[in-house]
Amino acid sequence: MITVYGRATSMNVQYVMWALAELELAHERLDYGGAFGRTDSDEYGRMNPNRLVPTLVDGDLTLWESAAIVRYLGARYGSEAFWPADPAARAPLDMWAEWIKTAFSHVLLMDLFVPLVRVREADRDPSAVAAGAERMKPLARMLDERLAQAPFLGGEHVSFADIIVGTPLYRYYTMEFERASTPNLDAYYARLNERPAFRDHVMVSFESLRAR
Ligand SMILES: N[C@@H](CCC(=O)N[C@@H](CS)C(=O)NCC(=O)O)C(=O)O
Repeated sequence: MITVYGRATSMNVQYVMWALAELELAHERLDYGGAFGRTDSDEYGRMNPNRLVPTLVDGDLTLWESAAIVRYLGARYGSEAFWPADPAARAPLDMWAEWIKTAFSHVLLMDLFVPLVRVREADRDPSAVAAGAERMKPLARMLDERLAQAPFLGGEHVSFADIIVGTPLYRYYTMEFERASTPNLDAYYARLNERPAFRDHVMVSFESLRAR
């Protein structure tokens, strides 16, 4: 049995939960972090010295860093489509996974999620949101162009890279800001919405995280 420590509202937990569900792996999730706390115990600190979520325990193995966990699950339990064995087939997918974490999601979280959700409505700065939206547009267009190639990043089937690229899209499409016109990205997001594992673990309301 795999155990995930982390609250369902955490985007970083959502990558892991979607991967587990997509791979149909038996698991349990325990509410840690955020309003649940529990990350400041010595026991948790021994598992994850960052005291952040998620942490995954699979038998004798304890892991933190959400994308590293998704890659581990893919490498250990994934099919060839989910985790291509050939490095030359896998690396171009991993490139997009790395890019979404470091470029796209960085702008999404710092320049849009923070000013739109983590700042109280009364203190909201519309010019900061507009500037964030402008920084988001070229990144969304870049992803849109890549997604013109096939239904999923690796072709016809979902891979580990779709988990890492697709997870932030729920917040991208749910927050209110001016988005670039991206028909391929819109269609990709619609395809992800058809997947029960995505709906169950990624389309989780972030209203409880809103500053009041
Ligand atoms: N790079 C880490 C970041 C982990 C992280 O920042 N987690 C946030 C939630 S998304 C966290 O633990 N925040 C404190 C908390 O929820 O108590 C990862 O991808 O796993």
